[in-house]
Amino acid sequence: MIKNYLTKEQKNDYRRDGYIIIKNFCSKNEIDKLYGTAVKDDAMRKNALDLNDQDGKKTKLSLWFTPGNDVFGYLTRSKKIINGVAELLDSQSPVCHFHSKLMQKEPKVGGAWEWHQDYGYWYKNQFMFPDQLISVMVALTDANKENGCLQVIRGSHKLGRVNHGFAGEQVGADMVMVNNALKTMDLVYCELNAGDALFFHSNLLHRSEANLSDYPRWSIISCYSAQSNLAYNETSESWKIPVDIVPDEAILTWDATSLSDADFLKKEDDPALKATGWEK
Ligand SMILES: O=C(O)CCC(=O)C(=O)O
Repeated sequence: MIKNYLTKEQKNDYRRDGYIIIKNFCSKNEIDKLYGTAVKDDAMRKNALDLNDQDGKKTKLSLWFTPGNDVFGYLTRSKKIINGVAELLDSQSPVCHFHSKLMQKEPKVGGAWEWHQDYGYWYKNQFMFPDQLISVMVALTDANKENGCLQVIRGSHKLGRVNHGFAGEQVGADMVMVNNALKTMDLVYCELNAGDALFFHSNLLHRSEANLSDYPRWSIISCYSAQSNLAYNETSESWKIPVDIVPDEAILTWDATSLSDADFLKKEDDPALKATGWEK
């Protein structure tokens, strides 16, 4: 593992704020290829799930566990992501890929995400250590206030896990704690250009508003855990297998398969969704 892929300042910022943004993390050519695949790949489209937000607006995502030899697999297994993640996780053990999801916020209809911590979902999977869990969002289109970019409460990962209940078909954080956090810490709109990446801690409070603009807001979010972080209530497998790292060039130059063999999440298989009373 190459050390010092991130600067000391980036690592300090992550520890203090719970997130860092890396501008131009992916090149324009990489984004063209990733976004082109996201839009065209049949498997991605067929496996998209619609989740209702609190206002009944649909928020669409496709989620899979094992990173393969498709262009998204090459991104999520790339040296640039894995080295960055390895330096931010609180563990010396290898980086494993929990899951990736393609977030598809369509113009005018793309729904909101309520305030939550990712660990608000993942402690139900009984992952033990939130400091060993991280998400990396790569913007496939520009994301701004108008089309519902991610909002975070800077430093809120230091609160520890707050209670979560259900919000529409999502999991939502206790709003008393969220409002306390908003009175105490800064709300930050993470506006990203296509190709920028946001690395964020599993206890960082975040949300996004509906996309009421004329433009799509698509991104990929890949979630990683250290191999030392055991999940006692998780039936998928890739979270315990060290990522088979590929060079960054793989994204543009290696032959890529379709995602047709990917182990996509089905709505009926997700315990958090079942608990919301969602019915097929
Ligand atoms: O993509 C978004 O707007 C929010 C997604 C999110 O909060 C999540 O996946 O945890």
